[in-house]
Amino acid sequence: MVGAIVALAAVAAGGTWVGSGATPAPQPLTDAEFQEASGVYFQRCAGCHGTLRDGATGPALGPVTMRKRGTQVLEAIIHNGLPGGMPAWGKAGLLTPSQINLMARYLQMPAAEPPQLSLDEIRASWRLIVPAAERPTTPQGKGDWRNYTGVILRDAGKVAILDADTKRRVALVDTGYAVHILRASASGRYFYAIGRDGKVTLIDLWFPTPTTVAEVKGCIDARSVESSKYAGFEDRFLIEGCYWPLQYVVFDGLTLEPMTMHDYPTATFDEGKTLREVRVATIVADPEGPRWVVALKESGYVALVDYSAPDFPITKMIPGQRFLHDGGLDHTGRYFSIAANERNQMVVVDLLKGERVARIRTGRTPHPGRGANWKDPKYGWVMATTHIGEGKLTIYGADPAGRPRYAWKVVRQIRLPSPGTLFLKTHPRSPWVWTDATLSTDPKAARTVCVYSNARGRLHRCFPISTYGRATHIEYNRQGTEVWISNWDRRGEIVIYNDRTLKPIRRIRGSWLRTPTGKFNVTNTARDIY
Ligand code: DHE
Repeated sequence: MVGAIVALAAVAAGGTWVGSGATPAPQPLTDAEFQEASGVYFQRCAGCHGTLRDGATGPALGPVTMRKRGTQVLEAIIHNGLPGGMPAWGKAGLLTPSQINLMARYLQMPAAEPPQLSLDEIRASWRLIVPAAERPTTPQGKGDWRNYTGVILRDAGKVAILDADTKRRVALVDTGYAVHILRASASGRYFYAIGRDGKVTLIDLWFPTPTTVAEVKGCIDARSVESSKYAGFEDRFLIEGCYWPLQYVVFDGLTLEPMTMHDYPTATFDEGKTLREVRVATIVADPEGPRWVVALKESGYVALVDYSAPDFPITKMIPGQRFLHDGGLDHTGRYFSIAANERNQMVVVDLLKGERVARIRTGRTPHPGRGANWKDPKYGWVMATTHIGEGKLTIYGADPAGRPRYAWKVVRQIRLPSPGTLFLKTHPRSPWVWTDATLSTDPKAARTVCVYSNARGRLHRCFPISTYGRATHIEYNRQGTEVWISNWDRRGEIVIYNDRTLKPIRRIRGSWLRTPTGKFNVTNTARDIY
């Protein structure tokens, strides 16, 4: 008991937990409680800790260790969060005290394995709502569809499409559960939305009001989709990577008709150890050829999937690092850079040669989103990452042709006021790099964004975007003159800044704007501008 009190005090004070020794057995869960807890775990916890609780961005939560922690300590951690990035679910009002108690007991039970999903079941979920031949042949909307911006309304399971010129909402579309990201087809005409429940929604932006034309569910749990973008393959295929089951699925890009489903090797790249859970993290379309670059999180491989070959096979497994999470392309499109959360590194892959060229130690739990590319006055082209585990912007050389001396080496480290950053973003026409601190346990820091000056090589200014909520994810308009930031809250806002003066120019609000998270401008997303 004393151990538990010490641990509780440490956690309440913002430290890591220190409990040990025997704790009372948890109160068993009824069937209904187990169902509810599985749902909460899937929605809130599985992404970081793994479906089978073997750990990834967050630590493993096996029943033996959890039993040692005991119900009280686990409740305190879930309520208060931890400085390394574990959200304060209770303090933030996202889980109730009874849900927290439920989760503390659930974690002490063995992990439940979700069912598989066969190609037949995927086919049965496919719904073609408007065949391609019945869709508009020219854009029918009033505004410039190339400047539409899709805004994820996470908890509503919807996507709002806004016109970045007029700032008007042009459509509100139903999507999958706890919808995660959007990706654009190569032409930009289509948005693909991916829900955490694996449901893909195909939205055609050429209708007078952007409309869902097809949907399908290729996974039980998913985070990423990407379209085929190489010349001759534009808008033709779509890949969905699953968090569960361990598979990727390829669809027709215009109809979402399922074409094939593949599993992949599950041995780790370094020790050859076979894992029970290897999930698909980031996917990007390779500008160097008809391939998707698919990050296999737990095994640490970057797989290349050939979409010019009949059955969409993996043609190469490039050893990267563990655990791969999020990343994007350099300004030439030749290099792919991805965070290996667990090892505090960024991994760089040369897509032309199909080999890893660098591992860069950056800081605690790097998390760049797709990252950012700009020209540094001293070091030439650079890329950068922010971190969940510490307040730091780490900038590394990314100009092997022009400045080989600095290529893939850390060239600047900029202190940020708080850990908990999820995203950074810039635009070729912007003088700044913007960062958020969404996961900060300090509420004021969580609604603060920072702006780094590319020309001066230093932090310019940090400021809160609102008096409540959490600032998350940054996106530019097509012209690169305005910046959109989400206030992730039930009373959500999109706060738009003039990117030259850094002055707010518009606050978009409305009862429909519930829990906005990611934002995806058609042109920037289709062309990988970041
Ligand atoms: Fe994401 C990108 C996974 C939590 C918003 N997120 C990604 C990618 C992955 C990923 C693998 C890269 C996709 C790609 O490029 O193909 N995200 C996960 C998780 O596993 C995690 C940590 C926990 C979970 O349970 O899902 C997680 N993500 C979140 C959030 O809590 C965010 C902030 C809001 C939400 O959806 O709940 C969130 N993730 C985003 C966004 C991107 C993203 C907006 C795309 C960034 C971009 O600019 O492209």
